[in-house]
Amino acid sequence: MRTPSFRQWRPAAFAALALVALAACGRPTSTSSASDAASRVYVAPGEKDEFYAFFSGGFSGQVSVYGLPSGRHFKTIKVFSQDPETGYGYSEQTRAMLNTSYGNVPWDDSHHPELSQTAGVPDGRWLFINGNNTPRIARMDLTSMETAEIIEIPHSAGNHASPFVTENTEYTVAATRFSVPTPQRDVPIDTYRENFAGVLSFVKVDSSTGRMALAFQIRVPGYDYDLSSAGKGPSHGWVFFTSYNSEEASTLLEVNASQRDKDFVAAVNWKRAEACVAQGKGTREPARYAHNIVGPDHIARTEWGTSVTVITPMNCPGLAYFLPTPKSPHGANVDPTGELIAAGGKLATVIPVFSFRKMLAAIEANAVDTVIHGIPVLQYDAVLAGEVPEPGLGPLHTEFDGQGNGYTSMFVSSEVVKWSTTTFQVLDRIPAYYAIGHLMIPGGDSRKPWGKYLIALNKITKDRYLPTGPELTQSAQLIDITGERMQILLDFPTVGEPHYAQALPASLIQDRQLKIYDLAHNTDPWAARGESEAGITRRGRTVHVKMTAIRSHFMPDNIEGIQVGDSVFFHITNVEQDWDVPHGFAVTGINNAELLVMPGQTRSIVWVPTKPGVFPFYCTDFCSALHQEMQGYVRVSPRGSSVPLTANTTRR
Ligand code: K7E
Ligand code: CUA
Repeated sequence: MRTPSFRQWRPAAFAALALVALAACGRPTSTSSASDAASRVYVAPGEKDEFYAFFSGGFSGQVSVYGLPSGRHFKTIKVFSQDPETGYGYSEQTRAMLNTSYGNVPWDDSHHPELSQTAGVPDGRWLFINGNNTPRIARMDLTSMETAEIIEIPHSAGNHASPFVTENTEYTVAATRFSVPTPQRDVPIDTYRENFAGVLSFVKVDSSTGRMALAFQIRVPGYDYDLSSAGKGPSHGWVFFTSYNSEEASTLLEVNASQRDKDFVAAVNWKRAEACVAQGKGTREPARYAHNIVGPDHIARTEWGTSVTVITPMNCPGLAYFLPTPKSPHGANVDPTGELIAAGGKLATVIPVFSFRKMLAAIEANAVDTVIHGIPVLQYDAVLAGEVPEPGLGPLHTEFDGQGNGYTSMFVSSEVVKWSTTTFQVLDRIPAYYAIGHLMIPGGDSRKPWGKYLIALNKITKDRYLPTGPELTQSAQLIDITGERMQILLDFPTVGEPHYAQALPASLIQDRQLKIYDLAHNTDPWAARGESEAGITRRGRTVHVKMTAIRSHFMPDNIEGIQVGDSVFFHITNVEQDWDVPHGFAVTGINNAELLVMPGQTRSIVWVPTKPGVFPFYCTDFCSALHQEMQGYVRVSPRGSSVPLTANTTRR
């Protein structure tokens, strides 16, 4: 038993620990030496990884890109959080990305990266991720690995069950975790049952551009909608959402939302929803929401949505069914065949696995217990394919290997449990260090899992790494799933809290990576495509500096005539056209951020000098042998000074 500190973490898990210990003792250890494991994750210097993996940053609001099997961290994609290191969310070109109906929101809590799919298989085009706190969905372009678009989800509060995609990325979905009054209004909290509702949102994705549009929302009972998974193959056209708090409690949910033996998986027929919308069964409701899109000029702009079509199960029979699910379910995951739906009940003693075929038969036979707000509750036994008995404690999420096995994370007993999708018997279990949340197999939520590896995404690391004060890193563990028994190969720390992750073979996207932005196609209005276009202009108390950056100087690099309190916009164009030659820009005392400017790109930042003097600016990215010479000066005079505005440009 190698997990002594787990006991300290949570005494209640003691029984679970015994279970893990039991399993761990039975594991063959002789064949799994450290050097054997090391050789399987070793990527020699100069060699490349086999998979790209995209991890959510949780409360960091970003996405981090890793290589597998090495666990090396390559990049953090800026999504929902301002990043002063690059200027994302601060620069004039990117600030609008964070606009919402609540104002500019510079942070979010991102949980679920989701690759776009074609025919149920990740296609390497886009990556979506949810903003859980201020409900949003972001879309990243996988050729630039930059955020291209963020759409706000109105009527929602806590966009957790998101942004899972349908089989051909027809839709990315968003379900509200917290039910709220919809539309929002000022009501007593104890009128929860009368006034609060859940909302399931369907966001259409344009198949050629990826552009998102809010298609329709389904108003459902006021439960907490937690996770979802789209049907595929035979279950194409359906999405399955878990819900908890069917008790509709608004206080002390840890007790009050754990009363019932079963909550629900909501099976939603989105083709039926489309038909009802087409038949005019929806109502158009006012809803103000931001839709932020990066244009062809690489400038983000906000379009404001004003209304949304809302349908209800009452007005659209056949739209939704409830599958009773023990107990306070969290994850719902459809297997690669599209026939099975595994649900993780946080407090359940089994993993219930539903059959899509039996669900259709139950609907046909009207095997209904009751009807809630127009949603028939199907009989548990009529829709059940099987239960995985004694899986461990706290089942959360399931992924599949495409070989007839499911792998479920057990939060409380801190382990991964492998089970058969035909016999529903547990085949193997392996401890996770510690408190595993999601797990991920490359393609493991798709029709074609690539198998080979499983990543355990762990909340708590305790004694696994060198300690770093009160805040310890969260962690991923790479597990080999090619053999009969799972084997841990590697631990690596993560950025922020990785809830979920996605991975795909590197070969799908590595040759399509954008190397530079084409300077000839730079249509930013403040671009200086060459040094002759650099210059300086004053409009009242605003000064615009068009500046170029190239190894190893800025043009202009001597600026005079700036006055205290001016708003000085530095518009920096990196006129390089070589891969991997960014330039940075920072000026003394700038209150917002630096800029990191990619080749061919223009980025703008505003600086308001607060005192007279001569202030240096410089390139922050060591770009060449003469990088240290890449510097300049701005002279700032008192307000009302007669120093003329000049810059040592080659023209103007
Ligand atoms: Cu289980 Cu937000 Cu997907 Cu975290 S959630 S673990
Ligand atoms: Cu440009 Cu350093």
